[in-house]
Amino acid sequence: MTEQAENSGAVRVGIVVGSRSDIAAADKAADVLDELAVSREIRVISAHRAPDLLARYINTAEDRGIKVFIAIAGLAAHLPGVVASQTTLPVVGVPMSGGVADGLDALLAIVQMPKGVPVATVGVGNGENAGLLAATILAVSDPALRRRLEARRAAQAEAIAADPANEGL
Ligand code: RP5
Repeated sequence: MTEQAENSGAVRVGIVVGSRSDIAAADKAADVLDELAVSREIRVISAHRAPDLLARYINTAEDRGIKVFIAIAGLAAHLPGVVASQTTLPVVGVPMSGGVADGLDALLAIVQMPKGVPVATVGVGNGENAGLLAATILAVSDPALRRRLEARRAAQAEAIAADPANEGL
C-alpha cells in the first residue's frame, strides 16, 4: 500500500475524552497525529454519563477502521478502562489534572487496571505522548509511518544539539 493510500482511508485513531473540559489534551494528541499524517477523530463521551453511547462508539469503531484508542479523563478516570473492557484494540490512557493532587488520582486510577485488561498510560495531561504512542503502535505494520517517526526523533535530537548551550559538543 502506498503512503498516500494508507492515509486517505479510514480513521485509524479514535480519541475519546470524558468531558469537553479535557479537550486540550485531545488537541495535543490530534496535532501530533496530524503532523505524522495519521487520520484521527475526537469524540466527547463520558463513561458515566453516556455509557450506551460509549458502547455504541466502541462497538462500531473496528468496522470503521480504528486501530488504536486514546482515552482521556480526570477524577475517577474510568473512561480508558471502560474502553479497554469492550475492545481488544490497544488503548492509551491520559490522566487529567483537576482532581486530587494535580491529577495523581486519575493517574493511579488509569494505571492500576486489574490483570487481564491493560491500558497503556502516559503522564498527566500528556496528549502529545499519547499521540506518539498511538503512532508507534500503528508503525509496527506501517513502514512509512515508522520513517516519519524516526525523522521526528532525529529533528528533536538536532534541535537539542543546536541549543547555544551545547555549542562545541
Ligand atoms: C471526568 O471528570 C472528565 O474526564 C473530566 O476530566 C472530569 C470533569 O468533568 P466535567 O465536570 O468538566 O464535565 O469524567
